[in-house]
Amino acid sequence: MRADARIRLWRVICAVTFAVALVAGGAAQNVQAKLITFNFEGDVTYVGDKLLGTFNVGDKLSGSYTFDSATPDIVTDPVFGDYYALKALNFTVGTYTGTLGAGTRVIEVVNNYTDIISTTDWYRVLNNPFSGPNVGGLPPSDFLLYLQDTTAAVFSSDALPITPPDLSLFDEKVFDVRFGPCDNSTAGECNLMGTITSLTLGISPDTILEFFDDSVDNGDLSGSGPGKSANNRLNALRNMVEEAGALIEGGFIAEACRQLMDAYKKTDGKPRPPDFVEGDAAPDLATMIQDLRAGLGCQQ
Ligand SMILES: [Ca+2]
Ligand SMILES: [Ca+2]
Repeated sequence: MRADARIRLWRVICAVTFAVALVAGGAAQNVQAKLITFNFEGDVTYVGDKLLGTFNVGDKLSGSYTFDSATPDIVTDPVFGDYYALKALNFTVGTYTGTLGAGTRVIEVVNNYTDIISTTDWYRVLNNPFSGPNVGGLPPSDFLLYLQDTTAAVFSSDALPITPPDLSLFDEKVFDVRFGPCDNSTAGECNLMGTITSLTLGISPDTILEFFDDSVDNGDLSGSGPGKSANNRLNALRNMVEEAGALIEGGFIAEACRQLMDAYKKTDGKPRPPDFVEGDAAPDLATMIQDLRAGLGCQQ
């Protein structure tokens, strides 16, 4: 049944990819892109033989992923919502770090999938292949986060959640990190699995921009510098955060990291380079920028 659904999905993907290409050449999309970040944590409960040493049972998983909330569902079936929305991914297990790789970057939301046994809701984040170092000679394959509710109560549609789904509502909450290819005789030895213990809202460029604008409105943040330069600098810093968002949208994570470091240095309270903003909110702004950088897996 699942295989049939997959085949149907891939047919739809091929058709929709063509349609999207047509649309992209024409009118701009109406829905404004908004970047949202979820942070996650987990505990490793299984490590395949070929990965032992690099990973161990009991290791902690932590990370985050960022997606564009305006990404359309490419499956017309109201049961399946498939959103090719992932813009950034960063996860750490022990000393290993993986990031968003090329290929499949999907968040799938399924509402009331029914087979002969049960009706189920699930939420799935998949990047295949993710990017990271080889382990035991095996290259990265799948990063999967999977939440399942066999009472089918958690979702009432296949819409993409913009706040983290409540983990307590799922009876299965797992992650699965695969390396390979692994042939059938050794399948299961090239992955690690565990339990997702936390899923929370993280910092995205849009979160920062909302905080920035609110702080300016209520007088907690203003430009720094003589005369008109103060306002210009205020706007310049806002533009830097906005541009970082555009870079993330475009998949230019390293460039976004550099841009955010430049922005951080202009609100970190240190004299060089001079800060572009001042006020009670400036230190919080600096912290948010650093949290965003951490979520993106920026170096330093
Ligand atoms: Ca759908
Ligand atoms: Ca449901």
